[in-house]
Amino acid sequence: MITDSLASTDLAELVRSAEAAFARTDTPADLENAKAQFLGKSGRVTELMKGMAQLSVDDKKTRGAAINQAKQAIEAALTARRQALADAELARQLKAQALDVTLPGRQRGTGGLHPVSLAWERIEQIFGSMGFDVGDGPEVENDWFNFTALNNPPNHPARSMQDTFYVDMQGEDGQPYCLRTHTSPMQIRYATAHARKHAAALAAGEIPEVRVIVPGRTYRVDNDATHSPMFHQVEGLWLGENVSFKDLKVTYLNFCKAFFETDDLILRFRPSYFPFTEPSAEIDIQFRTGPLAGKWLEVSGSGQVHPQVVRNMGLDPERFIGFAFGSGIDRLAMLRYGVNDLRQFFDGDIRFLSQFR
Ligand code: 2U9
Repeated sequence: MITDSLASTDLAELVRSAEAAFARTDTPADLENAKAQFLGKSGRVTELMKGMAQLSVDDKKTRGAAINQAKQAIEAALTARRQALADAELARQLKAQALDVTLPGRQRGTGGLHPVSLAWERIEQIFGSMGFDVGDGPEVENDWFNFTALNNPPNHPARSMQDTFYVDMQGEDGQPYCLRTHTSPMQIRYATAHARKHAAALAAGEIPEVRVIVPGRTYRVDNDATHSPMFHQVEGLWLGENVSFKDLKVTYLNFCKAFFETDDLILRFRPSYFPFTEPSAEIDIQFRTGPLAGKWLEVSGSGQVHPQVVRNMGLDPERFIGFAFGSGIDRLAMLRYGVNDLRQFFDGDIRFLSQFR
């Protein structure tokens, strides 16, 4: 009987040992090696077949059938193990590539304007509402526009290499180009470019006006908590027949009230000196409420435009008079948004910047 034969110790033992060998394998390659030991050309089942040569015809029948049954049992164990390994591999892959469809979707972050840009835009809007045009021009300037036209004497310290970034290239006057140290050169360019219009107006018996602000990037050799080598300035210029210090005070006060969104502030004009204005004044601001209340804070320089500077713009200082001011946009933004270190504006740290979104 076949079952009896399979129960014969050597074949039953062979099947058990094949099952055990297959069970010990972890990969398909290991399993194929284990298979060869039992079912291969010189495997143990094949050896048993060969060993039947001396048996009688009857014994061959019984023994042959028993060995065949053992072989089938081993093949069944092999197939089962193959399937188990394939299942395990599939389970491993599914786990590794798991997709949690219940997770929230990734959102696209919304950008926002930099606080300095926000302040810049507010400044343009506010002065625009007071009739100021907006000028925009080169950041690399020549000596005339950056210094000489603004009444800087030839040996003025602002011209030194310690204060000014120079470009390794000379203009027509033999002086090197520089990165503009203020936006005033653009005011000179603006007024000069409008001189033709002025001439026509003067011929018609009118006194035309120059009323412009120039916001923009400026550069100085300076780097600490309150100075950055690149910083932002806004300068204003208002020239006309009868533009006075009174107009400067009203203009700057109205600007501050709009910019800081409060009427609870006062200004102080403190005598000062600049080569391009005479007389000159520093403008200090004091808030009467809020976190900065009670302290005088410097916000701007200002003054009546020096007659020589008016002449350098191609205008007659006997007919044109007015004022100019210069404020740091970064400084205004720090006061407006309560930032205490200027460098935060230029670090590019998204945790800081996203607060202004
Ligand atoms: C023209 C004539 C005069 C612009 C002025 C200042 C005073 C001033 C500083 C403030 C802080 C620069 O950013 S800052 O360091 N500026 O103090 N600027 S009057 O005067 C002009 C401008 C243009 C044609």
